[in-house]
Amino acid sequence: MSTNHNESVRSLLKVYFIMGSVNCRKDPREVLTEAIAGGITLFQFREKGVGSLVGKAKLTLARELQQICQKYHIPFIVNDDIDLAIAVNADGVHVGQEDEPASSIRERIGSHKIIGVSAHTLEEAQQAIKDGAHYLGVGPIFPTRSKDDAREVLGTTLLHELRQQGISIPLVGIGGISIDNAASVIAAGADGVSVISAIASSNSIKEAAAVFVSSLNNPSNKNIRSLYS
Ligand code: 3NM
Repeated sequence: MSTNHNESVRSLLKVYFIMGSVNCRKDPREVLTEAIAGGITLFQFREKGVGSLVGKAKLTLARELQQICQKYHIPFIVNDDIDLAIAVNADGVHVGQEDEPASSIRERIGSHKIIGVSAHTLEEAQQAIKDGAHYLGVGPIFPTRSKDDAREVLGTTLLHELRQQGISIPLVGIGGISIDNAASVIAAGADGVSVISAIASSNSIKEAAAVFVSSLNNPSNKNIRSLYS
C-alpha cells in the first residue's frame, strides 16, 4: 500500500459511523443522511443481529445507503459480507478474525478497495498487517451493547501497545465509544473512533455526529462536550 493511500485511509477513520437497520430508531436512510450532514468521515453497513435484513431486502438497503454515501462522497464499507461488497461494488470491506484473511479478500475484491480487519491482540494485528489490511479496528475499548459476541473489554491498553511496538498502520478504536471517552481513544494512539450507538441511538443524529467531529478536531472544546453532560 502506498503512503498516500495509508494517509487517506487514516483521515477517513476519524469519525467512522457503523450501522444496520437494527441499530436505528428511525429509517436508516434518514439516519445515514443526518450523520453525513453532521460530518462523519466513513460509513460501514453492518446488517447483523436479531431482526436484521437478509437476502434481497439486505441488498436493497445496502444499495440505498451506498447511493446516499456516493451523493456526499463518503466511502461505503461493507461488514463481513464479501459477496455483498462485490455485488454493489463497495469501496471496501471490514472483516473479523473469524473471516477470510485480508490476502484472499484482496484477490476477490481488487487491490484498490479498502480492507479493514478487527484485531484484539498484538499477534492478530501483526498477522492482519502481513495479510495486507489497510487499517485495524481495535476493540472493544469499552463495554458495548451493540455486539452480542464482543470479546473482553480491552480499555486503551492495546492501542498504546500497538503504537509502542512501532505499528504505524491506521488504527480505529471501537466499542462503547461516546463523546466523553473518545478523546482518550485518540490519545492512546487511534486515528479515529468507530461508533454505532452513540450516533445511531441519539435523539439528534446530526448533532451527535457533529459533536464527535468537533470534539476530535478540538479535543479541549469543553462547550461542545457539555452539550452531552
Ligand atoms: N465491533 P457501539 S465492538 C461492531 O470489539 C463492533 O470488534 C466491536 O458499537 C469489536 O459503538 C462493536 O454501540 C460494537 O458500542 C460497537
